[in-house]
Amino acid sequence: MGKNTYDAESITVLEGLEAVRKRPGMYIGSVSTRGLNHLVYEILDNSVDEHLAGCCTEIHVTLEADGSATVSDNGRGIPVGMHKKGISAERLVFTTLHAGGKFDNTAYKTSGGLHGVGSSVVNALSTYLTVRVKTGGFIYEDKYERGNPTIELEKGLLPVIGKTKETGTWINFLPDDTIFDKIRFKEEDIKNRLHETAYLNPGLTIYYEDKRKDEPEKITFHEPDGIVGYIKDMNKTSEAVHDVIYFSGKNDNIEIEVAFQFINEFHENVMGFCNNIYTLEGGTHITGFKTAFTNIINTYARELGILKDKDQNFTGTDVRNGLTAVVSIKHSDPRFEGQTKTKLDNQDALKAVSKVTNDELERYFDRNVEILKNIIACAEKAAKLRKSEEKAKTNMLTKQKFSFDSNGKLSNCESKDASKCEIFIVEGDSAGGSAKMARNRMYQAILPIRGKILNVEKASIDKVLANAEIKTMIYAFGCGFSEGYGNDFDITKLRYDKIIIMADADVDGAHISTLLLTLFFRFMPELIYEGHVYIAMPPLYKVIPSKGEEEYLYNDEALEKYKATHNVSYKLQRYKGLGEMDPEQLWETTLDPARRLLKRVEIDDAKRASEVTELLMGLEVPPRRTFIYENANEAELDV
Ligand code: TSJ
Repeated sequence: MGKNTYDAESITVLEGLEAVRKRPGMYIGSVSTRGLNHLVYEILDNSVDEHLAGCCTEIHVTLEADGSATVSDNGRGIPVGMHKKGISAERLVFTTLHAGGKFDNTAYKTSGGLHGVGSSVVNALSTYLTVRVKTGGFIYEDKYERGNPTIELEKGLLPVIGKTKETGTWINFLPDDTIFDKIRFKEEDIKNRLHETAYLNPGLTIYYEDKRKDEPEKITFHEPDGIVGYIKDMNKTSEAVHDVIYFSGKNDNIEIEVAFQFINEFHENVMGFCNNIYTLEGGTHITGFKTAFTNIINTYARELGILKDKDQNFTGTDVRNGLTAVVSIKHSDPRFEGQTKTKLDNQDALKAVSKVTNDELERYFDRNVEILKNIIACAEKAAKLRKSEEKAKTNMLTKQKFSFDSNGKLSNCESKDASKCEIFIVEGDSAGGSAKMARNRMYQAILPIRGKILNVEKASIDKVLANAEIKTMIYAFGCGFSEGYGNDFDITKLRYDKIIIMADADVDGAHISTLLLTLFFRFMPELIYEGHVYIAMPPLYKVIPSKGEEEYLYNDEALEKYKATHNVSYKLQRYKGLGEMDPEQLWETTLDPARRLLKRVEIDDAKRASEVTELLMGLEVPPRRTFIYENANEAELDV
């Protein structure tokens, strides 16, 4: 379909907005910070669509000082003309669920947020939302409060507030604090999303500004090298085996773009996108790519005599050893399934991606045999390691299975009712000791962890499994573990409903949490998907006032608030570590389910931990501090 087939008439009207305010979670996933950020992405996606239609080159995203967000672009402007129902098309976009070109078969369908719900949902969940459209020589304006228009239209048309020669759309909205837990946008996530969008759309420039800060932060995201630049940046601190390889193609009306590079490390990172949406759970496009890749490497390995007749083929995991890849496709009718609706389900994408991958890789490897040989060498290394690990694993499983209880480190709880049991993974022996005394021994198990556990990103699997603390943990959980070479993980066997990481609120504590999350993310991701992993948030301060009640304060914000609301002299005790608390204090502040503060770990946190592990290991202290500082302020009450 051409650019001009869309007009005010191609918007289909489905239902009203009350449903959205009643059940926001159904439309944006959750009312946590993640759902809040999705509001920005929903709006942003419209501008990206305009870019994909060939009509927009610049997008501005501003986090305003008053807590609202502004997104604007230099596209054609939302159509403001009269719709056949008698009101401006713009009104329908913002007041009707599913109104918009995306859901209409006659118009283009490209990007679309988490559930592709669109701008009316954002409107319904905003205290106020203002729209300005520049088109046809004029600037038009429309305004809403909690989804309801506040301007009366004359003959169904929007008021003109000025003249201009430019075109574009400008939206400013403030999320509704009666709907969301908190309404502070999380800048790290938004910046990541904008950067990702810039990599996927090399012709686009995104200007980000955070005006909430005393010194506004400004970043321009422009990645003219596209996904090739993405791979380069992801691998910039690693030893590359070859330059980034890129190919693209079209099959069955599906556009496919792939960039990849092997590095000298023992892990893979294959990321999929469909219509600019990150597919966390993978899907048919990823399967198509992996299948073709495995076949082609095995075929060449035999042709080159690297695999002999008697040798078994390399496994998929072997051939992806050290691979970083981005597979980005454009599909006219994407369907998503899976727990978080981030798994592409279209079968035609599997065929199309594997066909293009096959054809293009064959063409490339025929001309670059040296690179091909280096890539096959990565698979050989993996296969060798795999065989030794398979041995190590059988040995370990038979030797260790029954010595677990004599290990002595785990103080297990008495109850066998997994739904009521919790395990605390506690950093340090002294805190571990206090926790053992303080706990509710019926339902709370304590596992002290000493020093830094192995960095699982760098260590090979047999080393990870040989680590005493990790072994104890795997056996304590009771569900085995999964890795590339066979999935032994069984979440139904999990012995604890909550796995709670308890570490000091300092750099080392954050490091340990990051490593544990990396371990769970890589080997037991279901624990996180199903919401079993938590981080304990011990208090930072105890205030002892000259008169009145003592209080524990969990962050600096709470301290500021205390200072502002209490006009008495007080003693301030700062906890440097869990070890400073006696068992009773530890119980009151961190263990007691009625009073403690827990943060549930979401898959994004774990994924980022895994990415950051590399950064934390590779770099000196300053960047570490920044990361930990920026992530130390997100906590939610455990209910
Ligand atoms: F989310 C939103 F609707 F509020 C929104 C839409 C927010 C932002 C920041 C931008 C946009 C938007 C919509 N930018 N550009 C457009 N373009 C259209 O809606 C449009 C304009 C003209 C035509 C045409 O065929 O003439 C088609 C479309 C889809």
